[in-house]
Amino acid sequence: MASELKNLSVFSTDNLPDVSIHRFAIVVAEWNSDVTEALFNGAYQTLLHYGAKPDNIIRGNVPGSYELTLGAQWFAQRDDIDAVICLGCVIQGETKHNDYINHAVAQGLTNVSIKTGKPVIFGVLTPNDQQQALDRAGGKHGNKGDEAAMTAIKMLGLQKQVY
Ligand code: DLZ
Repeated sequence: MASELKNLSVFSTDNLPDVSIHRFAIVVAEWNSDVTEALFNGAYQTLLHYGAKPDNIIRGNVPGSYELTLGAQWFAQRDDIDAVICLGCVIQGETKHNDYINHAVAQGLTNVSIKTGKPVIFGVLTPNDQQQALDRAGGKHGNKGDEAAMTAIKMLGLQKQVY
């Protein structure tokens, strides 16, 4: 078994791409903007940290997380965009609106990614309350915007190895 594994081709997310040649769109929901701005800052700074050029990053705002899908599709359809990072925060309320929005966005972004063949990253927080959101937007649980940007970078690295 061990000798078989030696010959196994592994396309790994450890092999990061040259980020400076890639163009990114970051789509940001305006609902819960204190949280989504923190997510945006995390994502933006992470892209820069790994070598993205500011001119190669476009930001698009959409009203709410539900609109992330269409915003993502518009950017993903552009030939000059390699990956789309979608950021939102849907806080649980007294009704089930959050469930409907979360499922629709998760499914919608998956569809856009599959349809365009580009990384479309789900950076949507689905917390029970505002504090849980802030904890994940630069608080004690880190910044999910950073993670979303890192995921986009890793997927571009993987894509380069596969194709
Ligand atoms: C309507 C709504 C509600 C109640 N809550 C949120 C939320 O917590 N986070 C969010 O991003 N968007 C929310 N929205 C707005 C919807 O995403 C959407 O913009 C509207 O339903 C219009 O399509």
